[in-house]
Amino acid sequence: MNKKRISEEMEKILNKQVTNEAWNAEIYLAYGAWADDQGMTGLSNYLFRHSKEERDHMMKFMQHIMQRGGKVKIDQIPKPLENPKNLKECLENLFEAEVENSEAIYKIINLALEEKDWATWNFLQWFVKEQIEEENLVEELLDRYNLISGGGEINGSDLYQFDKDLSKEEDEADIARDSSIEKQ
Ligand code: OFO
Repeated sequence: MNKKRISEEMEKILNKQVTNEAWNAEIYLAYGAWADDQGMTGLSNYLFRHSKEERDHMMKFMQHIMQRGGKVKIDQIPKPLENPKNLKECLENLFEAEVENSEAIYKIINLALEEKDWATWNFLQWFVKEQIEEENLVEELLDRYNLISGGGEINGSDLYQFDKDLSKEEDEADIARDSSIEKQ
């Protein structure tokens, strides 16, 4: 008896998204390490925390594939982005990565709609909301940066304050130590 309730194409694209989420987790990890090296411990902690969220997203996609009788295929994760040259570039790259990930998710939603795979369609609604929040989160940081810098680069006490403010943001995770999926 075949218990698989997702199409081959859906299984493939969902597995691709598992890798996408893992790649996003790697980007946040890499940038977190870069930020720490630059002395921005507030930003570093913020990015490490976020890396864990991306890993949780990866697990959610894996769970969905398994729950629908599909097979999870863990693939190679592409290299994370190169280190940014400054904080502005760091935030811009993160914003672009989030938008790119939203687009990948919208593609899966389109397929779910085409295939009338309502279980997957429903599963993805959580991600639509999550991506809106994540894009906004980075966008707000970019806006804050631009406000302080007035178009240039920030450094000195402004940079110190920017980083310090980030360290006050609520800490949801202990620097990527907990690899389990958060209870909803
Ligand atoms: Fe997985 O949410 Fe960001 O990318």
